[in-house]
Amino acid sequence: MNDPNTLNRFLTRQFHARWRHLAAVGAPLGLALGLSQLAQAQDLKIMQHPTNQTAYVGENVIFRTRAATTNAPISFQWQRDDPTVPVTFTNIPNATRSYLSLLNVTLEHAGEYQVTVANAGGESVTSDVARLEVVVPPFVRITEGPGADRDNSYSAAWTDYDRDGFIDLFVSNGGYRASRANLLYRNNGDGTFARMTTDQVGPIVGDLGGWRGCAWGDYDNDGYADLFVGQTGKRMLYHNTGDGRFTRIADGGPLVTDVTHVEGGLWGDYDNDGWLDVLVVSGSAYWVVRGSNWLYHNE
Ligand SMILES: [Ca+2]
Ligand SMILES: [Ca+2]
Ligand SMILES: [Ca+2]
Repeated sequence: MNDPNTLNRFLTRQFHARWRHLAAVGAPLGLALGLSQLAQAQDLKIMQHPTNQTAYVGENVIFRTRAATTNAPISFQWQRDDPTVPVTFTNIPNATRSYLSLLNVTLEHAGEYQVTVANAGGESVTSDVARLEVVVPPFVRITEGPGADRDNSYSAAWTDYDRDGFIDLFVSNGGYRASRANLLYRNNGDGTFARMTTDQVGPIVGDLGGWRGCAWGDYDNDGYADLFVGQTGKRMLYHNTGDGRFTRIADGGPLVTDVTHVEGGLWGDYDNDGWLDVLVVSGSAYWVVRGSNWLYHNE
């Protein structure tokens, strides 16, 4: 041991032995401390993350989350991506519930959303990012004009009855409720319609009944569409006089005078003689005046 080399080897062995002892004791301790801290960090967990959604313009959207902790209460703060700063989320004012409700969404609502959840211990966790796609629907409901009127309507048919280049609309009203007048909407050419009056167009919008099926057809080939409309026990053929008005055709033969239930009608030149013929369908067999469908040839 008096040999310096022997003393150095001894001290080296002692150092390594103590280091191994410290490592053997300290590692589990450190691991235990680490796991303890990890366990605390994992006390707050997001159990349900918001998920990607797609919505049409005008729909309502709800993002939901759910979290668990032993250190309640849990608080929530929803955030969305800041379009002006990439990869940046900003708090949404007053969005502090477990769900985020977006009403009547517009294209501006499209983007990424997330929620930061915190517990009473000051721990916080941020959810997965959920993306909201907002798309324009293929059809948008028009809430004014013909799309908003209510009058027990049963059928409708388009035609440009005044040949001004803009398609017009006839709507039959009544059904089970008798004493309803039908509607004729003239297209104003600017996306709006005008409800025509009897003074403007004649009895086509004045005759009362429980009207059902209707169909446009130029039965006399004068270039102006005429109208067939029916109900239980009653039919009408209105002739388009070409000046924006319609008159009743009382001498239209059995197409007008037959007494049946009428659910609908359809014009078509089935024999290619150049004159429109018409099929009248009679609907349910529960009607008092029942029967088969009716096909009328234009003579
Ligand atoms: Ca028109
Ligand atoms: Ca005609
Ligand atoms: Ca024909």
